[in-house]
Amino acid sequence: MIVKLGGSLITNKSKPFSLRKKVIKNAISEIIESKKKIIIVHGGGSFGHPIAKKYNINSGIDPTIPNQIFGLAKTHSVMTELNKYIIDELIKRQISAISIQPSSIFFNVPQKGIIFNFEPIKLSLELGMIPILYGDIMLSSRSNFSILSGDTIILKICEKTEDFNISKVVFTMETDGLYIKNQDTDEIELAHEINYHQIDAIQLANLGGKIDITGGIRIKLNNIKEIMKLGIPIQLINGLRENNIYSALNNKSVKGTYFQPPKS
Ligand code: IP8
Repeated sequence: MIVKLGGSLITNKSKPFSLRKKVIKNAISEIIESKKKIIIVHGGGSFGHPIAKKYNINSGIDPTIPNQIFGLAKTHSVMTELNKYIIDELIKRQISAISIQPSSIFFNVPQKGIIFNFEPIKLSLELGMIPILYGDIMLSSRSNFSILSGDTIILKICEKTEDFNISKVVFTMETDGLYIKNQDTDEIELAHEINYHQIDAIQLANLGGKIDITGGIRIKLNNIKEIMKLGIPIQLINGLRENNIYSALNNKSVKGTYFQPPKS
């Protein structure tokens, strides 16, 4: 399984560089207790996003932005800081977690798209380690770059069906799941289950405007759709509620949004 620790769950997105330490500790405890073979991916939250926004990293090279290449380095650097905190929390508990730096294994090649060397993920899993990846910068050929979101990393791993055989992706967030507008009553309500054919017609609720330079919920949904096409179910759950992560990883019932892939 893959667990995404959402950036807005593990950091306080309205305050730059602020960790939600208790939430991180709890999430890690539940992942360990689940005793499942897991790949962890975490988002940028108030570490990566504000710096990436300041230097407009996601739009690629722009000579009109002062010190943009320094901003690229800084975006990566703050993400490694966030990642180190999470790795250390696992190491403190004698868990063999290993940081895998996405900007060293993912590249963007025009015409080919994103290519990546997945061996470090695969080999660390074979050794019984927990690989931990994170939203990062991505270098491209022809002297360019962009942001690689945690969600894209997850999709790319899922696509390697023969190598990873992912059985479920759990996205942890700071809300109970996806809130949508009921077309009959106009009320905003939690979507408990969404199937592949419903996904394009979803009327999203306006969830407010925290900084998210990788596109917010609509892009997330497109990514989810691609994962569903691979036959992999996805669950969005609230990582602030105790036992949710443990229950989701053990396939027990959890309040949240469950995305049911199309039947093959
Ligand atoms: O929070 C973005 O990752 P995400 C990472 O998973 C950066 O979209 C560097 C902003």
